Amino acid sequence: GYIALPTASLDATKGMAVHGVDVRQDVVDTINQGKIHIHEPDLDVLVRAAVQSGNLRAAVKPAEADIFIIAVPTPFGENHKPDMSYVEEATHSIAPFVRPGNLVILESTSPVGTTEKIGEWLKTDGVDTSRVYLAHCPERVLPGKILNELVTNDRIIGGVNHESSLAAEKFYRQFVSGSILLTEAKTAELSKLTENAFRDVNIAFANELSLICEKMGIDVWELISLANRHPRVNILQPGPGVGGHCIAVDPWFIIDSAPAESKLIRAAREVNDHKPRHVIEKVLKKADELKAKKIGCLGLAFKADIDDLRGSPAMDIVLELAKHQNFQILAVEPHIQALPPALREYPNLHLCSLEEALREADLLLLLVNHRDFVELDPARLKNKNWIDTRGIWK
Ligand code: SAJ
Repeated sequence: GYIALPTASLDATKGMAVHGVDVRQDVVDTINQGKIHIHEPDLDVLVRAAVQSGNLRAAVKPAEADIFIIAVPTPFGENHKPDMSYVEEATHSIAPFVRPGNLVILESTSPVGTTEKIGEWLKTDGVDTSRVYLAHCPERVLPGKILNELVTNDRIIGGVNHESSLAAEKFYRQFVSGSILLTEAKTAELSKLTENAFRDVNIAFANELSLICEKMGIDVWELISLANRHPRVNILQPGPGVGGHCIAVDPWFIIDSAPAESKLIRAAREVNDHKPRHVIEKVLKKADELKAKKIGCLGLAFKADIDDLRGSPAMDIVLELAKHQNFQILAVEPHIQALPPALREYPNLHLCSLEEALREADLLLLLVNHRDFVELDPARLKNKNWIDTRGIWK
C-alpha cells in the first residue's frame, strides 16, 4: 500500500532483495508488471526500476526473510475503537516464517501496547520470541511527498528491548538520511499518535476560528495571516473538515487508551468532524437564497493535489448535497477518471470538467485547494456565486 510499496521499492533499488506482500492478487499482478495501483509522484518510476532490477517481487503470501515489515491499515471500528485485525492477521501470516535472529518491524500507526502484542501473537504461534528482534518504527511520510520524506524524515524507533532498537536502527540507516532516535516501544507508539493529534488540535483551532469569524463578519484567512505575523504564533488553515486515514483517525487511539484525560483531543476531533455539516448548511442556505439548482463542487480528494478520496470531507459534503434531488451536482476532480462507487448511484450527479462547472453552475463550492483551482484566473469568477472553504479565491 501507500507505505509498504514506496519502502519496498526504495529498498530494492538499494540492492536489498524484497518480497512484497499484498492480499489482493490484482495489486500483486500490477506491481510484478512494474506498474502501480496508487497515485504518488514519481512512485511509478521507482517501482519500475525496482521490479526491473529483479530485487522486488510481489506475492499474496509472505516468505522467509531476515526482516519483516508490517505496514497495514489500522482504522477504527465501532465507537472509534482501534481495529487491529489487519495487524493481527499480518502477524499470524508471517509467524510460520519467522526464525531466530530475524527482525520484525511494525510501521503501522498503532495504539500503545501493540508492539508487545505482536510478540505475544508470535509466541502463541510457536515462535521463540526470546530470539527475535521486535521494534516499532512509525511511518511519518506525507502523502504527495512520500519518496522524499521516506529518506529525509527523522525516524523514531522503539524496540521491545535495546537490542531490537539497535537491529532496527541498522536497517533504517541503509536508506534514511534523517536522524534515527531510539526509545521504548510504547513511547514510539504514542509519539506517532501525538504528532497527528497535534496537527488535528491545531486544525481544529483554525476551524473553530472560522466559525467565530463567520459569526462576526471577519475574514478568517486575513485574521490568521495577521496573527501569524507574531513570532510565536503559527495557526494552521481552516477548511471543510479533516480527512484522510491518519489525522482524523489516530487521535481516537489516544482517547481510547485514556478517555478521561483526553478532553482537548476529543474536543478537537468533534470540532473537525462537525465542519462538513456546517459547510452543507451554508450551501443549502445560499442555494435557497439564490434559487440555485446547479451546484458545481470543486474537489473530491481529502487534500490538495492528490487522488486519494479516503475519509474525504469533500466526498461527505458532495454525497449529502446529492441526496437533495432538486440539485444538479457538477463534481470536478481533476485527479480521477471515474466517479467512486459511493457517488455513482446519484442520477443528479456527474463528474465534469472545471470548464463545464464554471459555465453551467449557479453556485460554485470550492472544497479542495487543487492547483487547477488555485491558479484559476479571478476574472473567470466574475458574476459567479461561490463559497470558498479553503480561502484561495480572494
Ligand atoms: N488540513 C487542514 N488545514 C491545514 C492542514 C491540513 O484543513 O492547515 C486538512 C487537509 O485538508 C486534510 C487533513 O487536514 O483533509 C490531513 O492532511 P495533512 O496534510 O495534515 O496530513 P496527512 O493525513 O496527509 O498526513 C499526516 C502527516 N502527519 C503530520 O503532519 C503530523 C504525515 O506526516 C503522516 O505520516 C500521516 O498523517 C500518517 O500517515 O499518519
